Amino acid sequence: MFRQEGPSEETENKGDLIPGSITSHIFIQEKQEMRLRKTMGLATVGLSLLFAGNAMAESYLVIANGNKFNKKLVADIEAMGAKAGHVMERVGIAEFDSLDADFISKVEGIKGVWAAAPNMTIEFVDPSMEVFEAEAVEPPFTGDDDFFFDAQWGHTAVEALDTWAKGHRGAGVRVAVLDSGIDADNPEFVGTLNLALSTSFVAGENVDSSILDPGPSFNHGTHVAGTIAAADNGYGVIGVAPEAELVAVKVLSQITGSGSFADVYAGMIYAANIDADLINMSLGGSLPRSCGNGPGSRADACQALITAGNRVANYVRQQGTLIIASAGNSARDFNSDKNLMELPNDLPGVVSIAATSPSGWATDPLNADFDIPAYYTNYGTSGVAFSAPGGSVFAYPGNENCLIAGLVRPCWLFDLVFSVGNGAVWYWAQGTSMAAPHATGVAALIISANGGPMAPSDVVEAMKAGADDVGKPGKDDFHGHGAVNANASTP
Ligand SMILES: [Ca+2]
Ligand SMILES: [Ca+2]
Ligand SMILES: [Ca+2]
Repeated sequence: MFRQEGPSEETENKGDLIPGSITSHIFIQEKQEMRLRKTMGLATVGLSLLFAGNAMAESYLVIANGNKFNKKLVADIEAMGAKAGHVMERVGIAEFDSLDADFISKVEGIKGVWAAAPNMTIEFVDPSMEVFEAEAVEPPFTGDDDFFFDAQWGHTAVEALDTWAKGHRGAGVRVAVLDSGIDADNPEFVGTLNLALSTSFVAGENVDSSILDPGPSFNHGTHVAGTIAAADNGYGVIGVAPEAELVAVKVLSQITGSGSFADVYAGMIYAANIDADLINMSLGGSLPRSCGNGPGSRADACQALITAGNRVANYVRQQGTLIIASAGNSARDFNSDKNLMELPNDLPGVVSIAATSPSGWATDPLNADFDIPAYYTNYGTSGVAFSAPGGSVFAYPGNENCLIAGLVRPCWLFDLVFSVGNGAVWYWAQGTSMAAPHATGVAALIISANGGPMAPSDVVEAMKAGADDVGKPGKDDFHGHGAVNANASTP
């Protein structure tokens, strides 16, 4: 596994950056990576802990024989002394907490139960993500009144502007962002965030990430949501589909970056049940396809979790909801390791997005090649459906400054993806976490151009039909069917 060690120094730049600027304290804050833990490591740890037996209350996924988890079955299991958590009635999956070390073997003895497995918590946030902060510049320096719009090269790459010019801006499309919450009262989301439908599946955490984390800060979910549908409102940045409706569904702790299988699966079911057209999942974890049976279990624990995921993904697709997910940042070849299951990428119907980047875009914006595979992106035709802008540190070798959108920064920094954080702060970040929301924005533009809901397979067909065949001719490891292109995918 590859991982990027982040620079830790902090530098101040107080020169006269921009004539007439009233902001004298623009600075560069190079942050350590936020999440360093490896997905596989944690999954393994979680399993060994449980298999060793543990006196503390453990969380389990219980999988019914069929796609139903009725109230009687819940009651039968609670009668064992277990406590129900998320119950996914319509896919036959439920979460239970139990103190009983023999819970698995006992619950598998109950009529109607197929298998139970530990509800592992795994690191779902991209491990190589790196963030850099930018403060607001007043007054705006760009042609657009959303004053940081010019820093968003991804919109050029996916041809969002030409699509907007045709009248397609994402109106009427509901996008569920399964992530670490959202800054609910950020002006960037006025008119696009449906807070009433937004919800948290993470125990003890509100979907509004600004409550736990007051003040300016990076929030993964806020950044991702901003790329999809930050409002076009004379402030900050603009989403690829600025009139789409956002529903924040919190399935990752904003503190740990982790989510449990039950939380993530329940979030997916919720999004389908509220008729989301699209689910963006800028998250992922690896799981061995086989990891041995749990104590007293009739089933392989990993296979049980994967079976549950297959049920969930099939249900989501049957409800007409398309899942778009990040391919992952391990620079791993999907084609080479068939023993690892990438979640959610390998679940049925999930569209997996690899990351691309320009190199030195800010030095020559008009002639940039946007389709260079990012150094960290997972690849392989068996896993990658499309590529989209994710940004890439170090693609550009120089260290001189560039001026874009009123921001003076090292030119290479502008190759990352610029979006909003919690509070009046914006960030550059890199990762397939940033690529998936560009693709989701494109899909939202496709659906709005269609004038209403589309079958998930039809959305994918439109994405294929309009994708730019970059890289090796035809379907290839780094771009799948091609680089997403909203304009070529819409009438
Ligand atoms: Ca504007
Ligand atoms: Ca805006
Ligand atoms: Ca190609």
